[in-house]
Amino acid sequence: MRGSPPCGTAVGCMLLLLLLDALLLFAGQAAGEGIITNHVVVRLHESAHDDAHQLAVEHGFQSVRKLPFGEGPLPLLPPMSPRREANAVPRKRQRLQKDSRVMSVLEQPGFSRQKRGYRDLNEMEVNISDPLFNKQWYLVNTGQADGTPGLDLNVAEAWGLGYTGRGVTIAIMDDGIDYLHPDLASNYNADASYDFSSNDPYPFPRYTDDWFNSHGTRCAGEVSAAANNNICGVGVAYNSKVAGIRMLDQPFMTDIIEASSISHMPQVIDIYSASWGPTDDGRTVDGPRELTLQAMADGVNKGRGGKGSIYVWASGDGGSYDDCNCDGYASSMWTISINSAINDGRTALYDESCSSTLASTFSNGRKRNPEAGVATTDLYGNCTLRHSGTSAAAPEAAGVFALALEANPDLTWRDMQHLSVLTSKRNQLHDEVHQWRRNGVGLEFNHLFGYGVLDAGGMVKMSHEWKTVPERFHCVAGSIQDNHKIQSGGRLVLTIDTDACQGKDNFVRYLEHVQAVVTVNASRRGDLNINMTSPMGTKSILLSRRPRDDDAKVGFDKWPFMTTHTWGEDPRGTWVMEVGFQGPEAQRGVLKEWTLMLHGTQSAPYIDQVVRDYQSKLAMSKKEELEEELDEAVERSLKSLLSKNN
Ligand SMILES: *[C@@H]1O[C@H](CO)[C@@H](O)[C@H](O)[C@H]1NC(C)=O
Ligand SMILES: *[C@@H]1O[C@H](CO)[C@@H](O)[C@H](O)[C@H]1NC(C)=O
Ligand SMILES: *[C@@H]1O[C@H](CO)[C@@H](O)[C@H](O)[C@H]1NC(C)=O
Ligand SMILES: *[C@@H]1O[C@H](CO)[C@@H](O)[C@H](O)[C@H]1NC(C)=O
Ligand SMILES: [Ca+2]
Ligand SMILES: [Ca+2]
Repeated sequence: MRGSPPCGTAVGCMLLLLLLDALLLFAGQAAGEGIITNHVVVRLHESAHDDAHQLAVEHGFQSVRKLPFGEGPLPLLPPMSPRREANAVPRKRQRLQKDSRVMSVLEQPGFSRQKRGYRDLNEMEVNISDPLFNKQWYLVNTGQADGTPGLDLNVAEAWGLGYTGRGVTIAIMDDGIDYLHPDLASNYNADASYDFSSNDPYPFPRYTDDWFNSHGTRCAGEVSAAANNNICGVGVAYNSKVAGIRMLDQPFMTDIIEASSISHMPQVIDIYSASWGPTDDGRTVDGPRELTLQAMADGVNKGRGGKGSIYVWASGDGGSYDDCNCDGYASSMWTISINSAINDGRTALYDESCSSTLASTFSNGRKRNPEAGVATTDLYGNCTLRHSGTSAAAPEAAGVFALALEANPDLTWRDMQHLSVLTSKRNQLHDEVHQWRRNGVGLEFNHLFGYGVLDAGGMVKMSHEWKTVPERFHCVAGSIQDNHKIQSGGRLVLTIDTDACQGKDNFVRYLEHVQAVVTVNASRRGDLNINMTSPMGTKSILLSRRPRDDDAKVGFDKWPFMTTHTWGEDPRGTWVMEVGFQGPEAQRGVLKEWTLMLHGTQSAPYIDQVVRDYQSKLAMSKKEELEEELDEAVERSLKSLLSKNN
């Protein structure tokens, strides 16, 4: 199960050290298992904390870094002379293990993380010296590139109210940022930037002939490209600061690179944008490892002076063959997972659907029109019209959140999620596969788009008046832990009756996230599908068929499937899980565990603002206007929450 380990039992209170050897070593198999890297993480006994550097030196490591999560500051100590034997790291690890100052040594095997949306087919680069603003249909959609007018992020309204991201720093965790780009240089926050791929403070991208490392620079422009400088277009939050965290440009990812990136300067960086994750091949089930989970938990609990770091995640580019609930970064409660619509409101072909996606922004797809892509900054000081994938969608969301944070710097990481749920719009989005539905408190959602497309204007207006949501509680609603057979043609139906911990301190009355922790095996994992229905009748598709996943061995092991679709609902009553197979051949499987975890508040969120809004507006006896003004979904959900609370 995922969560932050309590102090004392795991990494919580120990000093963590990253020891770096001079060169990356690849001794592993091609599949990515057992790849040896030059990262060694050690936990030291408390008495040895001051000896960190000495220890590293004695064991012949090149440099040492104290990790910022858990405890301790982050000094980067000077490098020692490099060692180059292929088996140096394993030998050193053994020696470290025997050192009495060392509590334990953590393996850091290499694994694969892929940036979303990289298309190596001939991306046409456009060299335009004029402002690209009128090509940025995702900012203001007037029907450019055969798009649907009005289908955009509604940033014009937010800008009109004076919000442009001033005072907010967004970090792009990616393959670097060309911070010399004339449209980025003035908004670049060098102090908050770092290069974890090559361990220095300069996250400049490594230029290659195929423009492979243009990803981060393109994402940065969407957030923070400067306005009115006659270069390229503008970022969503064009007066915000952008930091570069270079962490994708090394042969293999390690837990420690991810954890270090996610926990980099959490008191300075407000929003972290990630457009990468496990391979989108439709057969991978993977997520953050131990240290990264701890870093994220630390981020939401301690970042931004305790208001919580905002992690924005691209939901993935695996298309209909993948399910983003199998991506533990996108499906984490601590990230805001963002999907994409194209400029006429359709889904993009690479979009993955899943119940953990919170909302959507815009990207390219389907259309051949070269101007239907995302216009932003590019390498060589150039601009592009062709940024793509959910990669392009996540930074747009980060930009919108920056506008919201400027409107109200007190917003917590959960406020941001509530605001996204309440103000995102169906607009003219249409999904040919999944219907739009309303949950038990009237909030409209879609299995692919989440609660709809972010609305910057709506978001800053609501943020401005926002009161922080009440305290969050966690309730284990029930757990089934015996074996249940699943057969093709049949359907396993299980139920959990719960009072949602009523009468206890951790009673959850108004839902935020719900997790179904599932252990299941199957003769073909990809043919499994799992649905869960809440007591208020909202069905979440926790897992859809993944035709390319032919795993017959691993299955899902305590995998936390997450749904946002029951947001605001009363969780008390009977939850139903249905498990079955879809696919051409007969399959067998065994469900071994279903643990239902509820997260949310005891007291009603929004009540204060609803009451105030209603009172002030009713006082002006403009009831009709009020009905129009309040976003449909907000109104419905708020009214219903209000009436239920009375
Ligand atoms: C790009 O624009 C500049 C300035 O307008 C021009 O000098 C240059 O030739 C252009 N390059 C290409 C590849 O079109
Ligand atoms: C980038 O722009 C410069 C001029 O600003 C131009 O000379 C160059 O060809 C462009 N590069 C590419 C790859 O388009
Ligand atoms: C699933 O687990 C059951 C019970 O442990 C076992 O009997 C069965 O062989 C497993 N099936 C697969 C496909 O791994
Ligand atoms: C889950 O829901 C989907 C979509 O409504 C449906 O096609 C599928 O048959 C359901 N699966 C199970 C096991 O009930
Ligand atoms: Ca510009
Ligand atoms: Ca995926």
